[in-house]
Amino acid sequence: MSLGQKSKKARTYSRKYNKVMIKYNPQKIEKKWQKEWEKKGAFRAKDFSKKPKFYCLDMFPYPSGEGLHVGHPRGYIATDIISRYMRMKGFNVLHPMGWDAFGLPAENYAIKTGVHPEISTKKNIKRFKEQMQSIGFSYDWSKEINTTDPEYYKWTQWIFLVLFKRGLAYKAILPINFCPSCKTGLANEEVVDDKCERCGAQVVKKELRQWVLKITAYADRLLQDLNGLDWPGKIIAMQKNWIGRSEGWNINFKINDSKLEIEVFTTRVDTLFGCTYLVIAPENPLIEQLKDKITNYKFVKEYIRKAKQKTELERISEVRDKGGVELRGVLAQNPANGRKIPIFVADYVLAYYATGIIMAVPAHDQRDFDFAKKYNLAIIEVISPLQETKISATFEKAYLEEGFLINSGRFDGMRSQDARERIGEWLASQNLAQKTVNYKLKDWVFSRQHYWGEPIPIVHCEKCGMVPLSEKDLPVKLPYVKKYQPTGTGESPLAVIKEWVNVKCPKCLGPAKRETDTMPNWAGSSWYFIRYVDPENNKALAGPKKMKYWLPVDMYVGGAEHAVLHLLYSRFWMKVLYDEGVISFKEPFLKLRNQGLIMAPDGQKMSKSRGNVINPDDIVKKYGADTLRLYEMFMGPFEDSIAWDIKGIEGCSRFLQRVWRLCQERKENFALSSDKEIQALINKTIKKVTEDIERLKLNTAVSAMMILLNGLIDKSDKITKGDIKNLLLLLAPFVPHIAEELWQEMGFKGSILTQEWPKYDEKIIKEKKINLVIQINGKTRDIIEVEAGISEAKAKELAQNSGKIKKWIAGKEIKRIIFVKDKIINIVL
Ligand code: ANZ
Ligand code: ZN
Repeated sequence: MSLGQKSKKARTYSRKYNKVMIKYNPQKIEKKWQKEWEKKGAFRAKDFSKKPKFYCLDMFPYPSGEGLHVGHPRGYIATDIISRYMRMKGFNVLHPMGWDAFGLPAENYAIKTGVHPEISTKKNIKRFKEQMQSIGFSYDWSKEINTTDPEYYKWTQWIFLVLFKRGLAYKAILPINFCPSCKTGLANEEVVDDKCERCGAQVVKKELRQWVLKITAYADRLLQDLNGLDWPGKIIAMQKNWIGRSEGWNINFKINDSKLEIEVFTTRVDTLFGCTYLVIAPENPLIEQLKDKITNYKFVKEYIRKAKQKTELERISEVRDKGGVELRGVLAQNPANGRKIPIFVADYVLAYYATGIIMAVPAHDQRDFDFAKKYNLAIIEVISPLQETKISATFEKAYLEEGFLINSGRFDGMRSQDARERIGEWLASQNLAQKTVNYKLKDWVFSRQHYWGEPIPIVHCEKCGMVPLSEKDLPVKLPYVKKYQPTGTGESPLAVIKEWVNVKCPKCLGPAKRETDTMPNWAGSSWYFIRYVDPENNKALAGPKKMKYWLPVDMYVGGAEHAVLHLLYSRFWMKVLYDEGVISFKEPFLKLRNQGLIMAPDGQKMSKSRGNVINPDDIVKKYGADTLRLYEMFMGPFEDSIAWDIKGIEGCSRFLQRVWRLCQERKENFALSSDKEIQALINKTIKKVTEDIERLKLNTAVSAMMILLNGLIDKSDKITKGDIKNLLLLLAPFVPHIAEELWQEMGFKGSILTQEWPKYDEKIIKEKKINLVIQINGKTRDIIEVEAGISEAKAKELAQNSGKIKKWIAGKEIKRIIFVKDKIINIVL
């Protein structure tokens, strides 16, 4: 019987040792150790220790009224395992936790119940913390932070002042996304498929005066610096797409009988000779300017009115049904060939990207092609896949690839890639074109018309305009209000608190008013990982020395849903703080990993409304925290979404009971000398678990430990105290309570937390080889070297492939095979 498989002995083991005196009682030992570790300050991070530092961070939660469900701890368990492992590896680990507590739910709760958000938030935090502590996370609670604590948001406001002084925070009237249900403006990143990310309501465009942060000024750096990061490829790709850098040319088209010019943005200037019309976005002010020339202006106006009512998604999807209206009476001129071309207004052109006007090349752009077909517009091929000039008679769709230029005057025959530069330069020399870079990224709409957020530390003075408060006036505390309801007037509920709003201008001491907009909940989370390193500092967001020692974050784990929200915003803030000289790193999170969701047993998303939520408290109560921890890692690959399965929990619980029994049984009668096979298995397992933790393959690490346990039980009379020691050390990061308890029980010294992570010996791991004798009809014909323990099927295959054997069996029928494991295979013909 090979090691690892669960043998009959292992199976009957549980029954046999049921009589053992001390029962595994997780409820008792877990609480005991949690208290003990907390008392000892076992997880305190030590500033400036000589050990190498390791900063292991979780995305901090919003402390909702519902408490944790079993999906939340998945990421926390993984970082806890890593943190405990890294401590055993000799690192000085910072592993903190805190609360991202501003936001709508607390406010909505206040509206419903009248309970002040501060009170409900405190209550929720208490509950979250108790739940987390019951799972035995090794957080350094002395570093706990809360974004709604004035001593915390003082520094959020301070960062806003930095942004303001650097010209990166400005107020502007913008057509922004507005959620009619949340009654607030939203950032682009908070709008998913035209819906509010929070409440799912259809978002509308609204012109509002808003605070905006100039994240676009950092577009290139946000893109460039992605290069050095160890992040999931998917998240990097999402950020790249979101930033959406696009290189091309702005080209001027003259309008006939007019001084006005039309500027378009194109990434395909090589196709200019094929441009047969222009298209303007409905919102473009140029249409208004051309009003007198447009003979069907009424018609145009009506089209624009309708287009504005559509959502952005409706406008860019289903191009085939898309229509537009020609601006009759005006023609533009293609600067390449002088051709007079019509101008359309159509809503497939986005008003707020690039110039909001396009040159249409129906032969080489599918949207333009569909549109041209619909309105019978000229389609001129200018890119050919073949070098010789040949125009296909008919074609059903646009040719989008690169190729050679045709119908393009003196550029004919040139490669399209080269023509992009040459045609651009040719136009530029006549002042008709300009090299341009565009970004999809928009500035970050930063104000919210809500109560439960950080007040923006600005005062509006009639004489001095916008005046930033000074650091000594911070924090601007949220005042108490009676009505939390968003007003829907474009002002936050703070606007009605006259005593708070009316202030003296800090500059001229004249009458002034406070800014009443608040910050979005992304503000506090954009820098919280800095505060953890020095949460009590009242002179700076954190002390420079501590920042230098601890930052940046080495390992960051959280949900992928933050790809272009939190993860982009905080990168932006860090670059600003770097430029300001506050911090010395450019990227906050060196390594990032995302956990998958835990679905309900029915495969659906867990939610209160579906009634399928599983509460970790119940699991901890019934099976213990160690079982919960083990199961959540064992259930499958960390990044995958997986359904909860109670059978898996029970399997993990049984595993821990078997660990417990093995230790209890061996305690008094360990073998004195070590067994070779056990040694090989232990070394193999140490290697596997070590590598798996490093790669966050925690599910296979757990199964390796299960195989180890089976192997040990099989040879239980041969295991030494050292073997048990290794087993416990490997288990310690995953199931710390039972590991610590058994560590003490077995009589090992000190706490298991302070032990060194076990090492393995590559030499011992190497698979053992044996000589397999191959016989034909009982006569030895060959001897081959194979891995110990190979199966009959595999041995037969190897035998048949041996050069010496082939000639004996060629054309003959094999009647029987006699196989003696690790010794002989006898082929009877
Ligand atoms: C002519 C052309 C010919 C184009 C061709 C493409 C293919 P990205 O990469 O997204 O920047 N475009 C420019 N501004 C637009 C707007 N406001 N709304 C909708 N479309 C717009 O794509 C740039 C291309 O998208 C531009 O290049 C333009 O169409 C279109 F064979 O110009 B192209
Ligand atoms: Zn003033």
